[in-house]
Amino acid sequence: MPNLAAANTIYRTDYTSPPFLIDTIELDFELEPQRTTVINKMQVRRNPEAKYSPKFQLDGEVLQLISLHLDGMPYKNVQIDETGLTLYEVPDAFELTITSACEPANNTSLMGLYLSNGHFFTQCEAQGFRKITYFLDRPDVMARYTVTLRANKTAYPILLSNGNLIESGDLADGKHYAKWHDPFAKPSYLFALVAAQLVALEERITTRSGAQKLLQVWVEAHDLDKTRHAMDSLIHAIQWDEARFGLELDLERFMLVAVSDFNMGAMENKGLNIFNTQYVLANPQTATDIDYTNIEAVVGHEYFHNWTGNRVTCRDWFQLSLKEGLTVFRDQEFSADMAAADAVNAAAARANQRIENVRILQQTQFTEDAGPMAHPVRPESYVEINNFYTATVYEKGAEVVRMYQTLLGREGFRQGMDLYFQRHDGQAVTCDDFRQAMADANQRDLTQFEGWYSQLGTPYVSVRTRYDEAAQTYAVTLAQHHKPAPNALQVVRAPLLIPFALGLVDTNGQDLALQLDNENAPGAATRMLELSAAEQTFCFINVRRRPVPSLLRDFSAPVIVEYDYTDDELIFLLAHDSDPFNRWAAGQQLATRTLLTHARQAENTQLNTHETNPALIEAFGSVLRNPTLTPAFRAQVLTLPTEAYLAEHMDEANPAAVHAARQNLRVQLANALSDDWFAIYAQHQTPGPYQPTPAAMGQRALKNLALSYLTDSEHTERTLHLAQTQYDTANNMSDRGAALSALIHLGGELAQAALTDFYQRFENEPLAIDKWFAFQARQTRAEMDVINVVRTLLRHPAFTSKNPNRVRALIFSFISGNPAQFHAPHGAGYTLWAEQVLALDTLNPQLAARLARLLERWRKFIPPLREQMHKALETVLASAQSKDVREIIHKALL
Ligand code: 0A1
Ligand code: ZN
Repeated sequence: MPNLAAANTIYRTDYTSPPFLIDTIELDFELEPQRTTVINKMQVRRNPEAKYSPKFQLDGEVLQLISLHLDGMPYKNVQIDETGLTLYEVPDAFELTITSACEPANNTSLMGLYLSNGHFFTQCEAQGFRKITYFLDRPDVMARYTVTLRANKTAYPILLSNGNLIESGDLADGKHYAKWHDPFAKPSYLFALVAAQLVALEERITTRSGAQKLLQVWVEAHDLDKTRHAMDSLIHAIQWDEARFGLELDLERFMLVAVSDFNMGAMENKGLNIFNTQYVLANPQTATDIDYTNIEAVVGHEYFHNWTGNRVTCRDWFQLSLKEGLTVFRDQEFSADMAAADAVNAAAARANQRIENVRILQQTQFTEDAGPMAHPVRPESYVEINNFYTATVYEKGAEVVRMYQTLLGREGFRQGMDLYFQRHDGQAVTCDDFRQAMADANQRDLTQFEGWYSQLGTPYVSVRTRYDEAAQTYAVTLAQHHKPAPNALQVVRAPLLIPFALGLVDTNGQDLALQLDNENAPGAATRMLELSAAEQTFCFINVRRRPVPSLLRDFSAPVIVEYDYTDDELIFLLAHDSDPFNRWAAGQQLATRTLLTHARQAENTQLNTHETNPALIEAFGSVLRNPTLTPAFRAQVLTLPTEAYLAEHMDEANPAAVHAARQNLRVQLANALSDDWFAIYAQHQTPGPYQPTPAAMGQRALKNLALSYLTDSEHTERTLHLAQTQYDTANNMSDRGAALSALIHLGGELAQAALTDFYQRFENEPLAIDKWFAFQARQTRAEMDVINVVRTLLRHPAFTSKNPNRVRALIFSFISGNPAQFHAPHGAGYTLWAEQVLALDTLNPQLAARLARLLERWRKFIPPLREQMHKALETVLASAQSKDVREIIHKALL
């Protein structure tokens, strides 16, 4: 295999400062779908801090150069190739004017300037600006932008760019123009423009300094009734950042724009955030509770980037987690505070958020860290930066930021943030700069903390305990270690600084007041131990009876705890732990243990469907019936670990065995607790108009979980009736969607009728049609051949590979959401995968690479599957063109 990596790999340690700086840029767009002309006038000067370079290299891709002037004169000492322009013998400071053209209508990559529903949008992060014009397309070159847009007024009545509108008017030939100026210097990845036929929901607000601001949510006219929630989320985000971090909106106007074709969730362009429609549009008919929750989180996320990302940005792309980890942490805290503020039980609402976040971390990031794409939070190298918008950079990055707060306290963390902005506002900086600000503001040496940025892999903390009855002491020994790095890239490891929250639960279910052997008096019930050595022992005194340890409370560090709990201890913690997160974790661990045992039995075809773990069923039943627990929490506990999570925990992943085991336990829980499920179903209705409050969402979550379990019970007719009634009478998408999914699972004519009804009902709502595809792709009825369903749906007139949401709804949902069917022994799933990766490879490399990643764990699987997956990977390697896909496949096959 030709070594793709060697030639194209970019290394973190190769960073050098830009030889030139660009202080201002004036862009002039003549927007035409087939050919858009861009005049780009830049004020350039040598960077006094950089090594002298005789040549000036500008990035530019798929551009047609029309003319180039230096200080007003045509300039000929230029070389051009597919990566950009090189100018020779340039003066120390000069004005450069470049005219070029690009072809938005032919741009299917959704990077740079492209069309969606016939309108113009841009996406520049990470390196899309170079597809718009020639520039130093790197985040440490920050310029002030003035942008003039010209376009046909009828087709594109709305012309938007970053900053403030300073001029607009009509032109000849039915055209009009708008001129925008952004007062803040920014890197090119934050540039954006929109030219479209849109309408806006508007609000005016006053921020804490008394300034008036205009907020707008721009959408297509028929979506105006789906903008209220995004606007409310934005207002809440603005208020939250003022209250929690003292950070105020710095522009006169702030705009959100919805776009149907988008590779990611949303983008934080300065003053002009562009959103995947999925993360803006919501009304009760079309959006689920999860959609509402996600919209609040993503609107918050993009808004928070205005300070953590835009005002202080990244020096280079290896520092991506500087903005992403920090901003995910901020959006998680925002969501938790919002949920807590609206909840009857604030602590439970927070715990619920934490469980959701950790569930995602464990499912996605832990898996990534164990596979061929494993990389540190601050990667050392990449071939294609778009492949590094990962769970590690985002989710683990957020956990790393959270640990500062855990170690330094909320106040200390806030002081660190204040110092970070004092020092670095307006700069492009590194993860080290952030860590230094945290350290200096708290007079703490955080040198060891660097390991969280530089070391890949999930740390393990194994725990040993020893109770000495005579001495009344309880010794807890924590030892950290790693599994061997999966891709053998990194071997050097040093102990990390791990905040490890611990409680000791007495036999009566109460927390002990903890006293270490060097302390005079007992203290709080939860102790934040700081594990900094490879192994450390903490000795608690005055412990009158052997307690049960509650380890890593609230998931205080992104590690895997190893401790030999007995089943009884897990059941005890599930019933009594004062830390709701650990209560949930105990239940999950118990379920995982049972399911993995069953999966091994299923592998040997000994799985007896009547066989049961009565203690587990009783423990889960007590949680389900416990009225002092919130419905949301009960739903979390009763939700079994996913098949993908379970497969990852087998020595060799066997999706069929995992599915059989999980399905078997579902049937047992459904039947043994059927009276409870019916009662729960009846008690947790939410009459009246739809409300996206934490309480109502919790009710629906538990009710719909009950419905889902009941579809696996022996009460088929009764359940069918409930599902059909719920489908017919639902006043919101959470309920209608859950009912549809229940009907599909039960199968038969009612399912077909409901699917037809759903399609007709929502024919003009693309986001609902996405759900229609996804429900079908995720169905797990044993007698359904879902690969064929998916193949048929690929030919449905509403399916198109050009829309990433549609591709995710059908293809990604099937592959990640339906492992037993995807990994069916005949290997047809892998053929489908290879076909689709190659089809997307030329159309949209970024999306193709994300799809390619779904097979990266092939080595983990049982041999017959592994071999077939290997073949599919080889097929893709033989034909894939994009460096996005090639990097993934190459690493998977290493
Ligand atoms: N910075 C954005 C994520 C993002 C990254 C790349 C994109 O290119 C298609 C788009 C968005 C965020 O964190 O929200
Ligand atoms: Zn982000």
